[in-house]
Amino acid sequence: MSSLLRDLAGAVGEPHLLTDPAVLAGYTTDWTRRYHGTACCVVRPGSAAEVSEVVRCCARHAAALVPQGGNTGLVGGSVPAADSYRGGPDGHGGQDGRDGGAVVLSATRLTALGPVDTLAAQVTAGAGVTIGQLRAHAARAGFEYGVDLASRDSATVGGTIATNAGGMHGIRYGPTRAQLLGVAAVLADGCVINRLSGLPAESAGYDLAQLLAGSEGTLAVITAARLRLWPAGVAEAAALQAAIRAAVPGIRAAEYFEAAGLDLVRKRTGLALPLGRARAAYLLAEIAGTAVDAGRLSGAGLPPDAAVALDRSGRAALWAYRERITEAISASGIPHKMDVAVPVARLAAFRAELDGVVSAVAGGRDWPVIVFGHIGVGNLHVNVLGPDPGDTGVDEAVSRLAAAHGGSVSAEHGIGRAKTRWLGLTRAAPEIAAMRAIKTALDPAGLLNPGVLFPDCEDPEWRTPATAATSPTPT
Ligand code: 2HG
Ligand code: ZN
Repeated sequence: MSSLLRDLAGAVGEPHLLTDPAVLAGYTTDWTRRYHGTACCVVRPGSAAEVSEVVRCCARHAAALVPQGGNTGLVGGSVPAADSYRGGPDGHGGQDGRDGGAVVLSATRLTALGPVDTLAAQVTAGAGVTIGQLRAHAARAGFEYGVDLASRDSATVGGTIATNAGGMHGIRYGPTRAQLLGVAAVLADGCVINRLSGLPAESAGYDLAQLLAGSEGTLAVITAARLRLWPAGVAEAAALQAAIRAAVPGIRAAEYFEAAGLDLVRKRTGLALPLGRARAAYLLAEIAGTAVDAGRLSGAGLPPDAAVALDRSGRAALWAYRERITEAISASGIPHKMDVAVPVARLAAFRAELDGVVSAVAGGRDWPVIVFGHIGVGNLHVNVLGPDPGDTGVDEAVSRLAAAHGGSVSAEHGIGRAKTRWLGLTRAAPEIAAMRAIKTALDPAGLLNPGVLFPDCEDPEWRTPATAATSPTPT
């Protein structure tokens, strides 16, 4: 083993130093199979400190270093050159790779993925996290990463920054550069840069993260990035319905549903996808108007692939996706239904926290959460499948979440028997007392629908929220 390989093994550990030519072939040939080169080895560091060690080894041995993500670039930028390496900016300053080619630094083990910061709408991702993993992680928190590519399950955060990949949503969110708020990277001398704070306001010198976007591995090795996220689904749908309302006066319905509900409907009915490809969330708007209104609608920023129905049967076909959700949920089990109202401005924050709140109650069990509803009035129908019918844990947790966002535990279904215990989350104690006085005045013997609407004074549990209640703070 050469001294370079020995040093590299010391830096990353022997199992992560690959020298078998059959294995190397996958790292030295790019996705097109047009570009291939020679490498003396592949190293797979597991941390920024190990990357730094690798870079220092290469610098000491004057060995070329080729950073590699998913190796899905199509112009030979992620594989070493076919001829032996000549270092230096003019290609003449270095010496041949003594072990027969460059060192390929694979980011596959740099896969740390931080929690989604739902307030800042940001996340920190390791350079080796794939775009598919990042998108799924963001989606679980109700957000979307602005870059998506057909190669999402191979292309990585580091590689897409290095190439400033645009992807299929570039028209809406801009290229990778526009998602980039900071980086951690290792410079050619092994020094580590760490700018992952994601400060939205900062003006203290050069923006090195932006310099590295599109630098193709020629300036530094990216180890992690702080990335901007976009509120997915509910926030976008709320903004779109507001834009439609502003553009045309005749909007009659603005209905929101998500992939989970649509999937259940499609499974039950065999209906095709409403749009060309699956989306995380859908807005169904019904608008009464004239051809002039239809012209105005183009100013509302409808997505290019929006489905439009102009006749009765076309409209019914679109409504079926929304109207059959309740039936499709019931066919899958006995749902826990939380019909909550949240101020429209808080919908995204509520939605972003919802899955976490349900998972905390589920404690590792897989409880599907199906969200849909009347988005224009901030009314979401949260349906959870899985908990026992008698278990009220998830009902309480979601009700509390709605209240914490200044919302109501019931938007249109009432309190019934299901929610009497949580009335106090929405109505303050003096309000409940006034309502009781009205009830007693009109039904002194309590004959009418006993047990509905009012918390049972004998039930010790209802007191907890009721006595704690103040009027929800609208924010
Ligand atoms: C609807 O909007 C109904 O379709 C039912 O209010 C809601 O099933 C539900 O949770
Ligand atoms: Zn409804």
